[in-house]
Amino acid sequence: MSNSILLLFFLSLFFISSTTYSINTTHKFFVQQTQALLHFKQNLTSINDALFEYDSTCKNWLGSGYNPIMMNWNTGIDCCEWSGVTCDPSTGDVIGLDLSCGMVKGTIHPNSTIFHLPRLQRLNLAYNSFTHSQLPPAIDMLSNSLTHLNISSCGFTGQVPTYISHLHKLVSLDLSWNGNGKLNLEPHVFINLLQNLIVMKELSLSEVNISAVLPSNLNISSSSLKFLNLGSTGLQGNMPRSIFTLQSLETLDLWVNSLTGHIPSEVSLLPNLVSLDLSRNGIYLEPHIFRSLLINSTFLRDLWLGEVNIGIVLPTYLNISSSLRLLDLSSTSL
Ligand SMILES: *[C@@H]1O[C@H](CO)[C@@H](O)[C@H](O)[C@H]1NC(C)=O
Ligand SMILES: *[C@@H]1O[C@H](CO)[C@@H](O)[C@H](O)[C@H]1NC(C)=O
Ligand SMILES: *[C@@H]1O[C@H](CO)[C@@H](O)[C@H](O)[C@H]1NC(C)=O
Ligand SMILES: *[C@@H]1O[C@H](CO)[C@@H](O)[C@H](O)[C@H]1NC(C)=O
Ligand SMILES: *[C@@H]1O[C@H](CO)[C@@H](O)[C@H](O)[C@H]1NC(C)=O
Ligand SMILES: *[C@@H]1O[C@H](CO)[C@@H](O)[C@H](O)[C@H]1NC(C)=O
Ligand SMILES: *[C@@H]1O[C@H](CO)[C@@H](O)[C@H](O)[C@H]1NC(C)=O
Ligand SMILES: CC(=O)N[C@H]1CO[C@H](CO)[C@@H](O)[C@@H]1O
Repeated sequence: MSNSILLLFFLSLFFISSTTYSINTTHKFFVQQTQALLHFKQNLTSINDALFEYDSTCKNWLGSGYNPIMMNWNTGIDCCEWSGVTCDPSTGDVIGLDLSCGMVKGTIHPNSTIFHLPRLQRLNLAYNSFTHSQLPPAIDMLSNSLTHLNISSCGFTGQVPTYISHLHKLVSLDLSWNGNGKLNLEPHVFINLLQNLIVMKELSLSEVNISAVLPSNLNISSSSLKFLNLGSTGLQGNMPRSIFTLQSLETLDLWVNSLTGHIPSEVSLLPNLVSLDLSRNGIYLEPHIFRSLLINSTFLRDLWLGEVNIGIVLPTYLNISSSLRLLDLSSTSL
């Protein structure tokens, strides 16, 4: 073999290997994403709708034609085409996973590869049966990407990992309605959540067991918080003023807790308040604040005050803002 032929041979080898290498990086990345999703699917099954506990809720939302979501999750198809998976069109990264009402049943492994999707922004597992699964600490692998996390009504139990308060990009967090208060959020983690997650707009924790005595100087950093649901979370202690100074608040739910003390007058100055539920707490609403709420809250639509102490005799004529649609005064001490 002459030298030039040998050189050509090596040159072409070089080109083949370098081309192979560059294809491989991209290809390897897609394989990793697909493997991560398939591995996550491995121990999960689809439930027959008759046995699916959220069947009627999901039918109400999606009509009777909703399907087991993972049916087309197989290697023959690009994972970006799978139901519930959203990819960034320019990079091919998986950025969204929405399995809500997906008729999925099974346990999420503590080392689940679901968190090996480094660009994942939105994860919604709501309305599935991950009974007795725990939210894995590995969730913090997504701290630089995750903006929306929703595990409402999934049967999660155990401790919410401390790392939840490291997800500093979270705009929306929904941990509500998991197994009748068997999902626990330690008080200091809850307080860190409120203090650290500064871009949060929606926080829904109904039925999460927090069982905290709230400090009077509770620090809520997110000034953009619009939706705050802390119903039935075992909160105790005096109502912290800071909750009532969040100027963006539209919905505030504090129902069925053991909160005490007076509702701060700031409540009637919340400019965007649409719905307020303070029912079934040991709290006191001063008559002038009650009247101010009724007259001055421009957008207030629903006001739930069941079992709240108001302590006035209702006048025969009550001036009420025209926006009000629902006023619950059941068992109030009027
Ligand atoms: C599936 O479950 C088995 C035991 O039930 C466990 O050993 C395995 O690691 C699980 N795999 C995944 C991907 O969760
Ligand atoms: C998860 O992975 C870590 C490190 O790879 C390992 O030490 C641990 O035992 C794993 N946990 C389970 C439940 O498999
Ligand atoms: C969580 O997902 C469920 C089902 O898609 C939805 O109804 C709920 O509004 C979501 N929560 C938030 C805070 O967006
Ligand atoms: C809720 O949390 C408190 C304090 O951590 C604990 O004593 C109680 O047993 C928990 N309740 C449930 C239903 O797990
Ligand atoms: C509240 O939390 C923010 C963000 O962590 C911090 O900058 C601020 O100093 C805290 N304020 C109080 C009164 O602790
Ligand atoms: C409503 O707001 C106005 C202006 O802030 C105030 O003067 C008035 O007293 C308030 N009404 C009630 C019933 O508190
Ligand atoms: C009811 O409240 C509105 C708005 O504050 C006010 O303009 C009106 O005069 C009040 N009517 C009565 C009868 O007090
Ligand atoms: C970096 C690079 O060359 N990527 C290529 C990998 O292979 C795919 C096709 O499989 C090409 O579209 C990429 O341009």
